[in-house]
Amino acid sequence: MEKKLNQIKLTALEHINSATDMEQLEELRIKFLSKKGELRQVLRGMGKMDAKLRPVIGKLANRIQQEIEEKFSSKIHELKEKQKTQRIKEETIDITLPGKRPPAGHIHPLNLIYGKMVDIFVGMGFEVKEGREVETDYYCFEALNMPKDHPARDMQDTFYISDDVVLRTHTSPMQIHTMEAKQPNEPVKIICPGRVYRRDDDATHSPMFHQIEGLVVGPGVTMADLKGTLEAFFQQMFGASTKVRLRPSYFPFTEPSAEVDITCVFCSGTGCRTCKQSGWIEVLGSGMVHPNVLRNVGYDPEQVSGFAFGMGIDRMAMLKLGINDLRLLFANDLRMIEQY
Ligand code: 2NM
Repeated sequence: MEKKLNQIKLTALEHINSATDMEQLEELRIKFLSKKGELRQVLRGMGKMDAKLRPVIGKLANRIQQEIEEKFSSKIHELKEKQKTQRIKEETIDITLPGKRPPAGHIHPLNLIYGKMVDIFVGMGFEVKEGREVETDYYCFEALNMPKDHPARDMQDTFYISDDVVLRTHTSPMQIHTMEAKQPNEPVKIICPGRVYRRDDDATHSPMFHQIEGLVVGPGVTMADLKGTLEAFFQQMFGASTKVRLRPSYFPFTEPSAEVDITCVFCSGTGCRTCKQSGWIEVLGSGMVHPNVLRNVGYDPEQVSGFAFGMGIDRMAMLKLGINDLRLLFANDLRMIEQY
């Protein structure tokens, strides 16, 4: 019996030793240590045994059971440790690897140009005034020397919200608001950038587009100040060799009025398709603020004078970025937007 017990011990220890997972180990525990296990099976024969031998064998059996149990716990411990190391190895995150970045947004080319234009004017001491896009007839037309029957109203295809309320067709209403808020004859030097709306839609016109208007009012402001300001602006925008010329024109809110050309940004004035071989491209409208406009905001045209101008941001972006279809600017096609 002693031999048998030792035999069981040896096979049990050997099997436990070579077990590779918990399930195998559990099977072995049942095989060797359970009530129907091999050890108990052998001990069942103890009844027929010599009474003197029984305690000796009993002691041996106990010791063997204990040894096997100890082997089990040490094996369980070993397997658990192994599992843990395995998991740590598998689940390790290499924090030195570069992360996956979410796709970044992109500044729209219009905003890029808008920012550049505003920066240049701010550098020349202009204040920036943004304002509402819905205006009354008075601020959009009347105050700008365009009474209801004025033919110039037909020049602007206006979106009407009601008889008296419109989507602004230019940002000039904001300039009227600004002067109204000041003391009479108080000097003004502002630009008003923003969205404007006209009923127009083709390759060169969008029903919503962007404008920057400028206004400088004070004692002794002249047309020479207008030209100097625009020269400084366009030379920073398109290069120091850019030239500016004024041509007589008409706007109801300025007198005299002038259309402004710059030397063509594509051919530098030698003549190309864009400038129709003239060497010049038209970029804005301007003039000396009409005395009626000054009077409407409580300023005295005998005391102060002012110049004003207005230009399209979208058109400036097209020139600056070499785009020939305005609709590209509003299509929000990333293939286009990401190029700038
Ligand atoms: C232009 C052209 C000429 C202009 C006039 C005024 C105001 F409010 F002072 F009367 N603001 N902007 C003006 C003058 C705008 O855009 C083509």
